[in-house]
Amino acid sequence: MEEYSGNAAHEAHSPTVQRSAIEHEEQFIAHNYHPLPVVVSRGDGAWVTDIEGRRYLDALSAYSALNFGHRHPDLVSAAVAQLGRLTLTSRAFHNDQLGPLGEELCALVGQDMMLPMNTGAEAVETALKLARLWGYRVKGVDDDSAEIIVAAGNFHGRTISVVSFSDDPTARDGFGPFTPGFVTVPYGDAAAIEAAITENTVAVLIEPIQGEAGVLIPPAGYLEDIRRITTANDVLFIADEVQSGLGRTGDTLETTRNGVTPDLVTLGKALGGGILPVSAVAGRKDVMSVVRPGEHGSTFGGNPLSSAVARAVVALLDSGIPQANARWLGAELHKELDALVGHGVVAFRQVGLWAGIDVDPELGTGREVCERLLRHGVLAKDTHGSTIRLAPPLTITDDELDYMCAALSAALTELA
Ligand code: IF1
Repeated sequence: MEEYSGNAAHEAHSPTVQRSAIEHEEQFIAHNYHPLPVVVSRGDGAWVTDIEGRRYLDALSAYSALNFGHRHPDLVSAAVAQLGRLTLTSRAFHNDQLGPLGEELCALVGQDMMLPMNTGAEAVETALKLARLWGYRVKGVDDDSAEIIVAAGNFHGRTISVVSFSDDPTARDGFGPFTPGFVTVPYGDAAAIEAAITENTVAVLIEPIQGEAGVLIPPAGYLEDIRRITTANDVLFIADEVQSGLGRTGDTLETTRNGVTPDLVTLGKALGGGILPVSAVAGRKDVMSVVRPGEHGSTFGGNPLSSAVARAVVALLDSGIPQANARWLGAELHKELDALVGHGVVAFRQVGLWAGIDVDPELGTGREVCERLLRHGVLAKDTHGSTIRLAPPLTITDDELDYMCAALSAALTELA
């Protein structure tokens, strides 16, 4: 276990070896990201190692896809075992992993049926298509008139329909013309949702906590109010738990933690254990039953290798241990971040092992803080402006949490 030595152990980061590897990638790979200057070659638990042997604590967890850490042994062994049996059939045939995953995942999240996909954006697109189908075939909304209410500041993926209802110019500008049928209301305001409902409204799509917006936690009662309002108006409540779900906030789902069951829930990221892209829409039987054979699909959706890994993920969550760890260490994280307020931290939002931290803009941008953190052996990602997010694996230990917070404190002190 790394003891935090307090010094910037990674001072000479991205020397020539890393620099040439980075330039090599930049020559052939589109520049749709601006990665930190580190080239990772190994991952173990909460730690990654770069190509020169430097170790970093991973405080991003691939945006919460690595909730169980790098190469969790249970997940790797499930993947290796399935690799020795069957990897892919397409859903033109059945396979022996998908049915069990369906039963086990639906039991975990309190839903009746699920539709397997691969990425979060595909799960969101699938939920939108199911909601429109339900609107036309069950609710009786006029064809091509369905409306779906979304929140300002949302992030639900990168497809053209999904960015059509984004209000982030970086995610949206230049990709028009856009998909119609979406109505935007302020996040956190349930009355605004109620006021936006018309006879054509088929669903409300909401992140229980807005990740990319900076880990924005809505007012208490918001999710319950949405549940009440959507039930009263025969409108589907779709919760996008791709990032907030599967243990991150200290419960199985953030809606679970709020005592709310949505009509559809989108899952992704950690559902694949950080090994494979696995996503799904889980929901009420009468909604999930509207889609007929041939109307929706995916080559890899529900493949036996992904299903075997996802079943091992569900088994980890069935134990309740990742959720309990996120709750327990979340309380510790809150204390440590609280101590930094006024010492480089202006404000923060935290629930479970997920925090959005607003750094004093005088000290620098979120990117600059993350570049400094890198030199202190922690990898994190800024969101916007001077906000950074911390989302380490839920499997971290007390000591690893202390290491992460000590590195943040040291980075802020240096920037001051
Ligand atoms: C990027 C952050 C962004 C998501 C929610 C669906 C998806 C995501 C709530 C789509 C994906 C990722 C995408 C990645 C950065 C990251 C992200 F919020 F997590 F930080 F962008 F906002 N619903 N979020 O958070 O899932 O198709 O990516 O599997 O695109 O840069 P995906």
